[in-house]
Parts: sequence; C-alpha cells; structure tokens
Amino acid sequence: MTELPSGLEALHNVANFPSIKPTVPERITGERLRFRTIWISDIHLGTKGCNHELLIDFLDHTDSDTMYLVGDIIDGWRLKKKFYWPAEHNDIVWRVLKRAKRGTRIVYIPGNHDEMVRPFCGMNFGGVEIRRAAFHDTADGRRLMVLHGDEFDTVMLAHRWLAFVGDAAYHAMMKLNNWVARARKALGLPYWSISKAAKHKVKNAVEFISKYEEVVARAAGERGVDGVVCGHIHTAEVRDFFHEGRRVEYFNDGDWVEGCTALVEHFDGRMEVLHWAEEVARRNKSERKAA
Ligand SMILES: [Mn+2]
Repeated sequence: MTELPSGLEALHNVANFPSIKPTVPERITGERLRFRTIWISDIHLGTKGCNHELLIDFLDHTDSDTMYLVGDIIDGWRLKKKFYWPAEHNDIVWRVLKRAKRGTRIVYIPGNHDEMVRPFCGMNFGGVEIRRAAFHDTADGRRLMVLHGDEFDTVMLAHRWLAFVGDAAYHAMMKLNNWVARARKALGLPYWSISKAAKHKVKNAVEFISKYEEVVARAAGERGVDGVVCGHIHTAEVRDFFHEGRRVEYFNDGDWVEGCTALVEHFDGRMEVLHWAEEVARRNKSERKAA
C-alpha cells in the first residue's frame, strides 16, 4: 500500500506492535474489570483535546469479550491541518491491537472525523474489523444497532456546528472567553455579553442533544431493533424512548475529550455508563485507605 492517509499511516506504523514498546508501560493489575462488551468513541487521537492519560488508564484496567470503537477515534480533520501525534497516542493504538491479539473482538466503526478510514469498511486490519455499522446482541437477547451517529446531522443541518465540539477551536474559544473576562475585569470594564452568547449556545446545545437523541432513537425504532448505541455528540446517555408502543433504548458512549466515558455491557446484559475520572478517584481513595 502506498500513500496512506496520515491517520492510517500512524496506525500502520504500529501494526507490527510486538516489536514496539509503549512509552507508557502497561500497568499490569491483578484483576481487570471484566465486561461482556465495551463501547468507546470520540477519542480524537491527533488532537491536544484527547485525554490520553485517562484513556490509557481505562484500557489498562478493563477487559471485554468485544470492544466497539464507535468513531472519531483518529481526528483526520485536525491532522490534515497540523500534524500532532504524541507517543501516548501510539500507546493507545498499541493497547487496542494488543487487546485484539489477546482475543478481544474489536469492531471499528469510523466516524466523520476519521472518514478517511471509511473506504476500508469490510476489511480486517491487525485483527480490527472495520465496519460502517454493526448489530450487537446483548446477553439478554436485545438487538442493538451500533453506529457513530453523524449520519443524523443531515436531518439536522442547522446544528452541524456541534460536530466540532471536540475540535481544538472550541477549547481555544473557551480559553479566550476566560482570558477576555479576566482582562476586562482588570480594566474595570463590566462583564461582557460573551457569557450571554455562550449561555445561549449552551441552551441551544441542550435542545440539540435532546432532539438528536430522539431522531436517532426513532431511526432505530423504524429499523425494528431494541436499541441503538452511538457517539458523535460527546454526551454520554442512557435513555428510553417509545416507537409505536415499543420500547427503544438510546445509548451514547460519550467521548474522551471532555466527559471521558465508556458504555459497558455486563455479563447479564445490564448496560452502564462508566465515568472514568470518577472511577480513578474512587480507586485512589480506596488505595489510600488500604495504605
Ligand atoms: Mn463525530
């Protein structure tokens, strides 16, 4: 293969991973938290926004029979503008490939930020199945549709801006907001309306998220499945909807830029959102107690 897109090239470089050692050594813990299934998405490798520290911790403390990578794993949009690929991002790819080698079934569903991987759908890459979408059967017999979720942006064109929530520009804007507020205060100027604009955006965001969840759940209902798992909007959620009198469950696994969450299925089919920052805090507390 010649001329691989930048994100894939990085993936390709670590594909022969046994010969490469991660810079952050794998934390070998006695027992990993075991799940039937793990869903993670919106990692945005290749951006400063990616919280690689928490994600590496998550990957070192968990295991599952199946793991779905639900899109926006690599941020090709940002990489195209500016190449940013710290060693820790290789470490994440290394850990995913190692999981595949250990026997975890890995299904990678590219999103809109890693759409350069979409032409490879149907292929198997280093033990990772690349798919456009998938169906997952839970232990208690529910059928879930798994997709990234940007498909529904076309239904809601007015709200496309939210797809950029994970983008560094968003963080830069938030930083600028803080800086402007402080500078104005120092100059004795009143608090400026940028906060009002931000609040308006947030209110819009709340409405958008609710509407988005509804649209996705409706699409799942129309396809006759029991539920849907997606990512894309960086908002983890478990929510029940009804479609023609039938229950349709909506699951969003969140992201690793702001929320740092994963969706898991326990061995009895129970679904749960894990907030990894909270899990780490709890672990540190119990370790301190033990010491
Ligand atoms: Mn997305």
